[in-house]
Amino acid sequence: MNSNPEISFSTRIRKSPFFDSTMKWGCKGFTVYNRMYMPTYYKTFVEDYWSLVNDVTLWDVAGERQVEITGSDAEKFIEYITPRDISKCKIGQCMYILLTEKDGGIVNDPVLLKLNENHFWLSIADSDVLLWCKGIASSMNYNVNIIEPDVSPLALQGPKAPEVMSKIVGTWVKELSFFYFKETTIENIPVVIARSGWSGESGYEIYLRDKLLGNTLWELIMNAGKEYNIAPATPSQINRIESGMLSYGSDMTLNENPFDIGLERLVDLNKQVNFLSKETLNKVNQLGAKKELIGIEIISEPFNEFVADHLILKFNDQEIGKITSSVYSPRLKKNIGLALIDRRSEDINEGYTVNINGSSAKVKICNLPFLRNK
Ligand code: THG
Repeated sequence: MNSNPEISFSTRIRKSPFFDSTMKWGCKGFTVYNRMYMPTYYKTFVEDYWSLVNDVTLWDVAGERQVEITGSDAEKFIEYITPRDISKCKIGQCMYILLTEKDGGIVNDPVLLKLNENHFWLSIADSDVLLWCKGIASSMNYNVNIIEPDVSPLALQGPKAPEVMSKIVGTWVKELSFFYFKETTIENIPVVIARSGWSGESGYEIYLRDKLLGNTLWELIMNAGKEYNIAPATPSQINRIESGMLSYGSDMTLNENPFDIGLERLVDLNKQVNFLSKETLNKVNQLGAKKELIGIEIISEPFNEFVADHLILKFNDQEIGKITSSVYSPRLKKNIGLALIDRRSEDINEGYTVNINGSSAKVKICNLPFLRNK
């Protein structure tokens, strides 16, 4: 007999400031992200995706918690935990960074926001950054204060997002450059508005700074978006795989270093300040990474839902790695995915297979991204 289990709600897992709104607007599934419920779909994964690529969508991504770092050593501290050179980050600018352990392993891949000199937010993916940072800070002599502030992001994503956002806050927001932000208010609700988001479409992220005003902000944006066909949605696995964006926990973990996943552009081995993973990453750079992250096409019947398991990838019947994310792309009309494999000495394009439901399917290697509109 097949059971039909659910993940149960309780007080142990946190509710986002937008939780009541997401329920009211018909959210049908949740995941848990940084110990907070986070919506996964409303109508269907595919219908939500079409709203994102054709119109505009509003996502509750409050689970992307902020870790705020202040104090006279704040910048020095962040330089220590990331291999990226953040000294050039301006006030009002975001940077995509990797946090890396001493052995090079990736702890998280947050967006960094510089609010002021020695005042930063790390907008984190799903892992325990607050505890890791506090552990490092208390074992060393940094003058830093590390907290989780009352800040909860929403994402407004899709080709019509600039129209909706400028209707709410004014036309200046259309001129905001990618990965820059501004502190402002929306009808007295304190927010930070950034040109960013985890999709291949244009869009913004609105960081709410007062958790009591979540449902007011949500309704206000939905109301402004009505004439643009706005729909509630979520981070789209389909769209983010098409656009080659990585997901911490799926495509990278503590067991991968930045070179393994092709993000060596986020490593500056020559930066001025010393950093925790420097020795290891120097060695990896000299000797070469052991793994590589590739785009793939799986030649089989369309997947009818997101594939929840890491499938084993084979080359000439030998295990060479795993598919870390895969999905059917309605625009490309094929199954696409990302895979982590043992680094190859030469680019061979034939001979890859994966076992799906007991039968072997051919796998082709593809360039990343598959598809992007920004
Ligand atoms: N927004 C915010 N916080 C986040 C995410 C987000 N925290 C968790 C998770 N997402 C972090 N991961 C990513 C991954 C990719 C990007 C952002 C966050 C991203 N990448 C740009 C791209 O691929 O076009 C590149 C940016 C760059 O390299 O400069 O935007 O989505 N607040």
